[in-house]
Amino acid sequence: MSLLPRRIPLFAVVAGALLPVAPPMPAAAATHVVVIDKMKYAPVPPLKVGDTVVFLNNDMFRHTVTETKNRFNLDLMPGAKGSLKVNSAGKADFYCKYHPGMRGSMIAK
Ligand SMILES: [Cu+2]
Repeated sequence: MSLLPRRIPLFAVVAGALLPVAPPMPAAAATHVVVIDKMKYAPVPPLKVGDTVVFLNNDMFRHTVTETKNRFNLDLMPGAKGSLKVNSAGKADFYCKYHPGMRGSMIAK
C-alpha cells in the first residue's frame, strides 16, 4: 500500500529530467498533413520555417511530390506518407512524376 505514493514522485522526477534534453523547437513549429487523393494535392497551408509537412497518399495510385528544382522528392505508394522539414523561407513548386498534370506549391515565411 505504501509503494504507490513513493512511485508517483519517481515518475515525476524522470519526466522532469527528460524535458531539458528535448531538442529545441521553435514555439510556433507545426506539422501540416497534406492529403493526396483523386489525382490532386490538397492545398498546402502557409508555412513557417521549422514546420513539417506530411504528404499522405490516400489515392489508389502511386504519386510523387517532386520539387521542380529537385530539392526534394517523395515517392509514395498508395497509403504511404512522407514528410518534409521546412528549412528556409521561400516558394517551392512540385509535381507528380507519374502524372505531370498534378501540381502544387508551398510558401514558407
Ligand atoms: Cu501521381
